[in-house]
Amino acid sequence: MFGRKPRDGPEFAPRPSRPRVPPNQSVTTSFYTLTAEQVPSVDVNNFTFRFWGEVRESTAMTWQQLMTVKHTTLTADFHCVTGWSMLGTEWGGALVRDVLEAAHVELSASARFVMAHCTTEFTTNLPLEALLADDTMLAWEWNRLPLTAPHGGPLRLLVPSLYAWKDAKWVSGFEFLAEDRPGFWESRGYHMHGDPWKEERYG
Ligand SMILES: Nc1nc2c(c(=O)[nH]1)N[C@H]1C(S)=C(S)[C@@H](COP(=O)(O)O)O[C@H]1N2
Ligand SMILES: [Mo]
Repeated sequence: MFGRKPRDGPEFAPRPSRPRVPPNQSVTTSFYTLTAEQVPSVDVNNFTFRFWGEVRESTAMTWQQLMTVKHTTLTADFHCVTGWSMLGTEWGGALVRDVLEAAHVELSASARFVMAHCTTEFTTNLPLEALLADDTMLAWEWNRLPLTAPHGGPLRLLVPSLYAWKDAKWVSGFEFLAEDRPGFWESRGYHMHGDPWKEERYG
C-alpha cells in the first residue's frame, strides 16, 4: 500500500540475483586433490569407456573414438562439499550428451539415473537430467593442459551443477538405472542428489 514500509519476508524482499558462491562455501584458488582411493594409472591405449544398464544395447568406446567426439571447452565453478569452491576454471573435453550420441547409446524409457563407474572402486550416482545438462562433460583438459592423474586424468566427469564429489575421477563407464542407487560417498552418508545451492550435503 502507498507509504507503507516494506516488511521483511519473502513477499516483500527484492528478488536478489543469485550470488556467485553457494551458501557456506569459501573460495580458494588452489586446486586441492581429494581422493578416497589410491591414484590409479590409466593407459589410454588400453582403455574402454562402457555404457550399460537401461540401454537398448550395451556399448563401449575406445580412447581414440572418444577423441573424435566434438571438443568443448567450458568455464565452470567447482564446489567441494567440504566447503571449498574454485571459481572460473577452464575445462576441455566433450559434453556427455555428445558422447552418448557419438556412441549411439539408446537409453531405455525406464532410464532415470546413472551410476558413474571408475577404473577404481569409486562410484557416484546422479539423475539423468544432471548427466545430460548443457555443462556436464567428460573432461580430459584442465586450464588447457591435459588433466593430471591426481585430478582424474586421463578422464573425469565434470558436473558443475552438483557438488564435486559427483565428478568421478578416472571415470570409465556409465550404468543407466531405472531406480536410484547410492554410490561410494552416497552410501556413506552423502546426499543422493547434491545440489550446492540447496546445500544438499549429507543425506
Ligand atoms: N574416483 C574418485 N573421484 C572423485 C573423488 C574420489 O575420491 N575418487 N573425490 C570427489 C571429491 S569429494 C571431489 S571434491 C573431487 C575433487 O577433485 P580433485 O581431487 O581434482 O580436486 O573429486 C571427486 N571425484
Ligand atoms: Mo569433495
